[in-house]
Amino acid sequence: MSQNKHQDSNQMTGAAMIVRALVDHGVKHIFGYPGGAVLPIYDEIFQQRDIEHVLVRHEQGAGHAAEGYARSTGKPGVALVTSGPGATNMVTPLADALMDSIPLVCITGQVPTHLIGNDAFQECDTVGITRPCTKHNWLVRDIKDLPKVLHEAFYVATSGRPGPVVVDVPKDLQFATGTYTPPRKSDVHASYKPQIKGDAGQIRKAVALLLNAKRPVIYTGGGIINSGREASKTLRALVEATGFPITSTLMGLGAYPASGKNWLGMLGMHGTYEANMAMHDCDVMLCIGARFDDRITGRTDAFSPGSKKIHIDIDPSSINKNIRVDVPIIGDAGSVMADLLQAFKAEGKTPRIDPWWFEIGRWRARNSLAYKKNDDVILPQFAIQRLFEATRGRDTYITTEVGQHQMWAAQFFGFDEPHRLMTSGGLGTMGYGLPAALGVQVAHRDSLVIDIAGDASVQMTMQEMSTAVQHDLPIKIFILNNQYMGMVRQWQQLLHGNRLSHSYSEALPDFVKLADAFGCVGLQATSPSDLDAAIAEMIAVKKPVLFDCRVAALENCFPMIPSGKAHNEMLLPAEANDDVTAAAFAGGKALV
Ligand SMILES: Cc1cc2nc3c(=O)[nH]c(=O)nc-3n(C[C@H](O)[C@H](O)[C@H](O)COP(=O)(O)OP(=O)(O)OC[C@H]3O[C@@H](n4cnc5c(N)ncnc54)[C@H](O)[C@@H]3O)c2cc1C
Ligand SMILES: Cc1ncc(C[n+]2csc(CCOP(=O)(O)OP(=O)(O)O)c2C)c(N)n1
Repeated sequence: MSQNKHQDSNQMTGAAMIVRALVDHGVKHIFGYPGGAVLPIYDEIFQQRDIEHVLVRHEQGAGHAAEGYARSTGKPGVALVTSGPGATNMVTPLADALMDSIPLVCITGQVPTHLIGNDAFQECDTVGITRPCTKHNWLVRDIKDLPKVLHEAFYVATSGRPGPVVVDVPKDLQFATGTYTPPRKSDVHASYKPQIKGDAGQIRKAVALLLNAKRPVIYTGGGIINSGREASKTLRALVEATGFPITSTLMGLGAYPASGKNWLGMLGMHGTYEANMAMHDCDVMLCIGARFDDRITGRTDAFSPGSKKIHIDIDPSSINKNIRVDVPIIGDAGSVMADLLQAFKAEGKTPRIDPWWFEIGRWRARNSLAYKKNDDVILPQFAIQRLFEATRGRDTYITTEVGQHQMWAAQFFGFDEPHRLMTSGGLGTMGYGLPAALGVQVAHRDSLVIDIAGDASVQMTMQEMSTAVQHDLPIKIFILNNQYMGMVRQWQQLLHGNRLSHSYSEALPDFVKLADAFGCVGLQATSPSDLDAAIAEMIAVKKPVLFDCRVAALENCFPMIPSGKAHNEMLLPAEANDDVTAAAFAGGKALV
């Protein structure tokens, strides 16, 4: 087997060009699933050693694994799938990556050019289907265009606001021979040139607002993670220099450390009381790389009514999309923050905001994440706290599924570094966390990678445990098993008269036996006193683990801003528990 059989010549088949382009873009791993329309590419993969191919069990798994890989490394994730059902199975990860600004390059096989439009075997209109869920996509019709399109695909996926792209390659082009040209600077997209540096005049206006603020708040998001590790460092310096309180969206957790003294906790629907009240009552809001999502704003006409808003975002279409702002600054978060920090420091003044910190202290004292201790049943919040304690000081990456467990992970696992939390925020895709963990583990072979899961979500992509076994990826699936689709049950309880329509997970598999069947390790904890030892065992095992953590069935996730309410109308645990949880116990199927 040669190192790369086409290394020395620029004349090659389309399939070989694809592999060569991946190598030239520094790709080391791809996630995929073969089929007729990509067999020439798989044949090339077989004959080289530069790229490791991870064979998943379902194309959705390839997409989420590529997302986890991308988010944890900052590099693009690459997926390869066949035409027709292979491509349609990729739609969910593409939509997921588009919502969460994740750079993905997806190569799909297509039926031969002369059969396109003939209802050929395994034909679908891949570019049509994926147009609304990609940043850009291409159907390549001429071998001459293939190298340029591939290079452009990497450029578009990774520059500006990152996102997923699809390159659809008909099978005859994969067999055809042409000339490969390596990537060159001139290959960048003719019209797509994102603005990186912020406008100096706008930055001066922002500094003036910050200097005169009495009740400022910094609201950060996933854009800081996208901007790279340096941006997180600059953010920390900015917080230090200004002394301002800071909160973040789910997608931005870790950019500023959860252990940092100015940290208010996550904001939004399940954010802390102090974070949401600070957002509501602030006079100057500095939003960096966040998009005023509806989980954040609640009722938009009541969103932070008295504040001047500064918004730093690389995508002009994010500005004024949901909330009108006073000082928009288009540019890369890291670059704009660096200029802002310099201009702020040059003024030689720090605003006095002691009364504001005093007010925040009063909100903090409400202790909005409190929960009642229970010695008999494992409470999910307690389970996450113990998991966090057990992994402290370790090189740990967390992925999540979607539901209550995801929110408890955000609330109770303290993220001190960026790129450590991989979660489906915008699309909210159940089944994301397990394959995403695979992708993270492929990129970080020696790290501890844990998917914090729900019993319903994890069943959506459970087959990928087999991928973990095949590729020797010791991921840990920590299932908070409440035997319900907990988040759905919570909403039914609060908003639909506690009619728990189809949210009870009957006929759950025995996760310990299932682990055994997959060739992984199955562990279970049923009482609080078992938990620490079982978590320690999970961490020590060098194989993939399914951990069945039996938790209280009817615990609710608070605080919560009910849909369509304002930040200052949030439900705190005590207030909510009194009138609602009692009803749940009367009507629900209490299992634990
Ligand atoms: C069940 C559930 C509950 C949820 N509850 C909450 C909640 O309580 N709180 C919460 O915060 N979220 C919650 N979410 C997540 C929520 O749906 C959104 O995904 C999230 O709030 C969006 O985060 P963001 O604003 O940081 O945007 P992202 O989606 O991360 O977007 C990033 C923004 O930054 C910009 N950007 C990208 N790159 C750069 C760059 N280099 N420089 C500058 N700008 C850049 C982009 O243009 C975009 O505007 C929940 C999700 C689920 C599934
Ligand atoms: C693919 C998909 N289908 C449906 C939903 C709607 N949904 C959101 S949370 C949830 C329940 C999740 O249950 P589980 O995984 O057990 O987690 P829990 O809320 O109990 O922690 C559902 C069905 C979704 N987010 N994704």
